[in-house]
Amino acid sequence: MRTNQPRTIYLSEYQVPAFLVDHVDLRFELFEDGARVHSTLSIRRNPEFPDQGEALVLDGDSLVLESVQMNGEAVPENDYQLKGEQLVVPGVPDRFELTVVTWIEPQNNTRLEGLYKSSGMFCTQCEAEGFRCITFFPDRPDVMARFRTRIEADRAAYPVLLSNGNDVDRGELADGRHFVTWEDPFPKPCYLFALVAGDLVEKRDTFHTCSGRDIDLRIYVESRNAQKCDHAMDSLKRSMRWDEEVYGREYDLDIFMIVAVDDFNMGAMENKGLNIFNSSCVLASPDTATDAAFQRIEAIVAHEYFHNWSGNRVTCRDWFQLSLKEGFTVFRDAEFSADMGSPTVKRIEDATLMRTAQFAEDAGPMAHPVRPASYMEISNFYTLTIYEKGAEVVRMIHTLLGPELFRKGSDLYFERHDGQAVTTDDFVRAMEDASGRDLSQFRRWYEQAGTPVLDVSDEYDADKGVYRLKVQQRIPDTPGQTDKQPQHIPFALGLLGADGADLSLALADSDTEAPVSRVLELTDTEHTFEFHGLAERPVPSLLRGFSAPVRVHYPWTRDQLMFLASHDSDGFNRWDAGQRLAVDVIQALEGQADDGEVDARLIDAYRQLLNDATLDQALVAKMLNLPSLAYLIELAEEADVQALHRAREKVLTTLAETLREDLLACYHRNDDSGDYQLTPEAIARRSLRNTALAWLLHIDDAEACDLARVQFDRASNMTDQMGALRALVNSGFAAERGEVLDGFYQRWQDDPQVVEQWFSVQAASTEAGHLGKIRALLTHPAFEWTNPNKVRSVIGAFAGQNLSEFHQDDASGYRFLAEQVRRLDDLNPQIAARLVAPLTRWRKFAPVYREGMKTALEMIRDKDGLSRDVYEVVHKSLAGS
Ligand code: 0A1
Ligand code: ZN
Repeated sequence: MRTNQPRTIYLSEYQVPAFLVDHVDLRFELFEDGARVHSTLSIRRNPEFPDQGEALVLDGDSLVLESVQMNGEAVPENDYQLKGEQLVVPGVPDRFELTVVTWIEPQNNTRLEGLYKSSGMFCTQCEAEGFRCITFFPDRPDVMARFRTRIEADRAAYPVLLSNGNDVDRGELADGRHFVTWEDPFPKPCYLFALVAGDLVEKRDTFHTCSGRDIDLRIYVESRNAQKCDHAMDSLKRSMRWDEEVYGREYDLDIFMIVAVDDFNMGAMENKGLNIFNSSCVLASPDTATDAAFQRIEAIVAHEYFHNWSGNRVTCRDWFQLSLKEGFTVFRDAEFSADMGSPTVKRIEDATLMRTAQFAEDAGPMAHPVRPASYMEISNFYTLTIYEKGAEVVRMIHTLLGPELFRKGSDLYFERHDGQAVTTDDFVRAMEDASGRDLSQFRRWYEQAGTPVLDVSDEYDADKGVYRLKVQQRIPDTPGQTDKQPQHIPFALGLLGADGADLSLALADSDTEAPVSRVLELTDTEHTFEFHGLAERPVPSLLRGFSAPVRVHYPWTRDQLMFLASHDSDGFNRWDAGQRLAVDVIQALEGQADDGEVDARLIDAYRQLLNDATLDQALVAKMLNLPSLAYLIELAEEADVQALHRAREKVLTTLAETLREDLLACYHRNDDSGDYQLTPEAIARRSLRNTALAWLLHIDDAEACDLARVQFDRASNMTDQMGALRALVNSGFAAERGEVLDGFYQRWQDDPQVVEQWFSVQAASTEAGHLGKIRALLTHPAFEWTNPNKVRSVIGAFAGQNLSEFHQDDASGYRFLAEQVRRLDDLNPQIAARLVAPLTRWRKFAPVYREGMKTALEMIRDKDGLSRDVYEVVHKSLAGS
């Protein structure tokens, strides 16, 4: 059996729903061998739908239909049809109640969509189209209903029964069973429905809102995790306060709950009043979670909380509008994280993700606009483009309008559309109406895929003191889109004088009060800007703060980059100049034989960074990171992975050897024996120390090996323990490597979040020729095929992060990935489809890799019964070949 080609869904075919659902009454009977779901829907025809005689069509997936009743009367089997996965009831009246009883098997649900079991508890995941795996329903976000949910289960095994809203009733039933009834007063689309039943402990707190209400906050976890909730709770309270202060958004229900589950396809889910989290995105204590994990948890807790307004109160009309809630919410959580920590570091991290991974997506076969025009499987569209580029688009509106008008726009948007399911266009219109600005050309950011390229050139007229900057924009073709129109781009810049200070940016001689940093607006294919009153030729600092998700090409010399890296007043561009310099050095070495020299200026720049304690250490910690191999691949026309890897290694080795003493000094200077703190300074200190250690172990320095052993044994937090472990695992000290890996596993084997880290540090290890070791990890007793975190920590980490091992010219890495994807496709298509990503850009690689990648995609394509998820990714990747 070969999969039939899945249907493509088009935005242009959107129609309002034929029926609306005002109320949903659910009753769940939960058992070990399955669950019975009774659903009573109060349905009426939508007066806006053109055909008032339309049959009722409800979506369903993997359901056993037990009975159908209309207004309390059984509907004979001949009066309805099961067509494909849909339940069709023709000839229905204008208003009626429909009761449907279905039987489902959560215990066998490995797709983790709908109702399933994880570590003995029942939980749900309904976004995007999981509710149809629970009961028949018009499963689309523009059908919003009030839900009442009664859950019945064995009291001993499932003492905690949760759903959205407030608990309004509870009681005992026969046979040791009990029930709880929940009522959610806010109409919501079914993708925000949630249910949890399990044996969980509850951590409680209270939040006092700006209008004086007390909100009951609860985090539910398995009892062994009771000590790992504090950080998430604190993050939640900070998020609630921040949303009041920055967006004027108060929480609306009396209770807000978070539940941690071990088996979860994504990071977390914003179900109304009952957020469900992947355990790895909520549980943390200093001894088990790294700084990065702490920061990720804070950001995800905030993200899901912020969705209460940007997503839940105002939701999406259809799934093409996904970025309406995701782009806006990522922008909100990024601003929150910036406010909680170092704004420059946060910007560097986000821009790095954009430039390394989103630009790659936007240049590959799966490229799509922020508002896609079509899809086969919506789960494949939870992408970096929807989330991260979508956030950059909102950020550009913020930049163009300024903070006050942007806030006016968001107030108008929330007020105008509260309780509605709307479009990205409605969002932009609210911004326009509040600000009086015309964003019609700006809308192209939502419609055109591909990363705009800015080609910048300049000339200096010494006689007139005029500096001219010419900026040309072009947008590359992407699948299905050519001949793109110029976009509206906020282009922030500054000009540096010879002393490193910012010069005034006077656009005319009369401009005497000119600022030193400006946001120019690019709207045409070509612009020339003139800056007046400049006594010397300046060095341009372009796209400050990464003011738009574009690529900038300008012929900076290495000396100019050095200069910017040590003088630019814009922290982001300082970092960027360092990155560009390092990229240039690595790219130049790529073509050379082994005797190529590493430019001494780069070494000097790093020496300065390592030794100047007056610099912002958080920025220094970021600047020390060499551009990743993934980024170098992304920048290449045709990537020769091994050649790039060798060149990068050469630079790293030279830096570590030349700067050995400086690295040791940096390591010792940043020793920190105090209490664990999560301030930007403390994070920077740990990061600097661990980077120094990693570099020294990269050259197999014996003294550093001893330091790492001591650090590993004595570390009082996971950042330092993991730093030592990672450095040793990536070193040539084989005996020590084995010892620390074993010791680590012995100590942490009962903690799944730590075991995930243990898996991924090995899967990402650059120790050569270790595919055999990766295979061994798949048979390790702690590895579980049905747990997405474990799959990601081994297969995902290998194929996605360990690029020099994955891209072998014998194609062994590719075949390995294809095998695992074929296996996973039967268990969990969403996860399988995501794992294909590293193969999709096969055309970008040098011929020696390209063919093997393509063959691996074909291996996947030829699997019998391929899921719609994997089908879409593989067929789009191979299209035209
Ligand atoms: N809306 C969630 C992400 C999410 C999407 C799909 C899921 O199911 C497969 C789960 C979560 C968020 O943005 O956090
Ligand atoms: Zn989200």
